[in-house]
Amino acid sequence: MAEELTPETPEETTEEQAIKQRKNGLYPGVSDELAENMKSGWADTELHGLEPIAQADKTAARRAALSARFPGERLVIPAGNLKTRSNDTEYAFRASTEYAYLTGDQTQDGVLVLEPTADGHEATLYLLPRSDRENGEFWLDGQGELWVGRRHSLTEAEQLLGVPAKDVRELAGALREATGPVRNVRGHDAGIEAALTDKVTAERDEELRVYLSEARLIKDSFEISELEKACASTARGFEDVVKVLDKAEATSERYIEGTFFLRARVEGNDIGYGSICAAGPHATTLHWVRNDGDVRSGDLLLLDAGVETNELYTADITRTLPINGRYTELQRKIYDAVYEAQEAGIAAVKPGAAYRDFHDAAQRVLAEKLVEWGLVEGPVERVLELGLQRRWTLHGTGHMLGMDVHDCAAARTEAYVDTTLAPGMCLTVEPGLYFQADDLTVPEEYRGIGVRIEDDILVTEDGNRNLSDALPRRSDEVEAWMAALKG
Ligand SMILES: [Mn+2]
Repeated sequence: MAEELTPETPEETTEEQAIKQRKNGLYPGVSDELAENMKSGWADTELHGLEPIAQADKTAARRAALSARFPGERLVIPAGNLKTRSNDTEYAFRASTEYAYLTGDQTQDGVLVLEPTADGHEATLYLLPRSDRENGEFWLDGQGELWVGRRHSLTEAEQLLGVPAKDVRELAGALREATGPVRNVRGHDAGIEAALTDKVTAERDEELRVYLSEARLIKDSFEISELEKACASTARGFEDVVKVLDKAEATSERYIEGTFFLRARVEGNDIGYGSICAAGPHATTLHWVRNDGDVRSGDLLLLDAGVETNELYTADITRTLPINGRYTELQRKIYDAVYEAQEAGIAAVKPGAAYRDFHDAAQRVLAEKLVEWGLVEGPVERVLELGLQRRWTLHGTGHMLGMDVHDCAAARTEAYVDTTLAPGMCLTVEPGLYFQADDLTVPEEYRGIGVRIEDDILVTEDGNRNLSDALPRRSDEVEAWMAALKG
């Protein structure tokens, strides 16, 4: 990539200074003639009559609900800023979930402000406008459109998002001047936080964060269609992986990671979380994301991955596949036990059921199997009471799913783990059994085997719907599916 032009005077501190420097021709190699030349000869590319984004009515309803919860208070929800990767390169930007949920926008440095009015709130989006041609910022500033690409004008953004838009460079100053109660979603935009530092409290800001987490517990129709898309793309990504297992065997787990990532980038925005591409004993490491190990025929591959859609909803699916296409007898025994546990868990997902029911149902099956296999002394009730099965099951059986893979994580206990399931909730059911390579309490042949099966389950009016059922789960069906894909 090309290097940016840098001013001779490095101690520029404000936007005003930077603009002045450009005007004064302080950039090396930029003659007054060139600066003048660059000002003109550009077509007007303003877009007119833009249709609102598909979820515009949904984001408006979400803002209305937020407004009703915090009457009379100014609410500040930032998208976040670029994060440095090294020197002058940055990580790919991903807008904050709260901001994208309320606006449908994903612009870096954007800030949504809900200004209290007599009968609710007035929403304003603060965005970076199109680059100025007159002062040269479009080609002399690192965030100029010549460097980073065209962005929407404020008028275009208003049409697309259905919210009035203003220049974000004026926001911090305005927030400093403003009076009255204010809350901010923390952790995304240090500049906005600095402007508000004397006006907010951690406790009140946390209440805003908690509200926005709990607001996402029930998915609307747009969100459900996004989760369906995410699951469909993820299923295709898993098929991609099965087709290249021979290439992974010749290289490493990285081939699997890269293959899935290609699908995520072509069909969606990104992967929703670091893909777990765990072959052989790596499957017993719950969050194995180094993905630098060997892929060997005869071992299992635990693939836990999800495509994040362009609107930032992610799937979270796990399949544990025999790398050569056939489970060994012991692998199948363990796999079928986890499958049975998952079936019990999925059956417990229905409106009115306690959130904890699906976990309990799955754990009971796993405990029964462990007792049956002689790995832990029964009776099963004693095992469950003491939690002894957890040596080999390790984690909870699922979590809410949405824009964040572990969605609604700031929700209060009474609104999440202690609540009852309701239509529109989407959660994962993902039991597993993991026998560590160095676990001396199990027979040697068990060691290094890890199995997890994970699906994305939507609570419906009369039960549930498995959004990820395009991928087979039963061991014999997994084998048939793999055989068909490998041809
Ligand atoms: Mn999960």
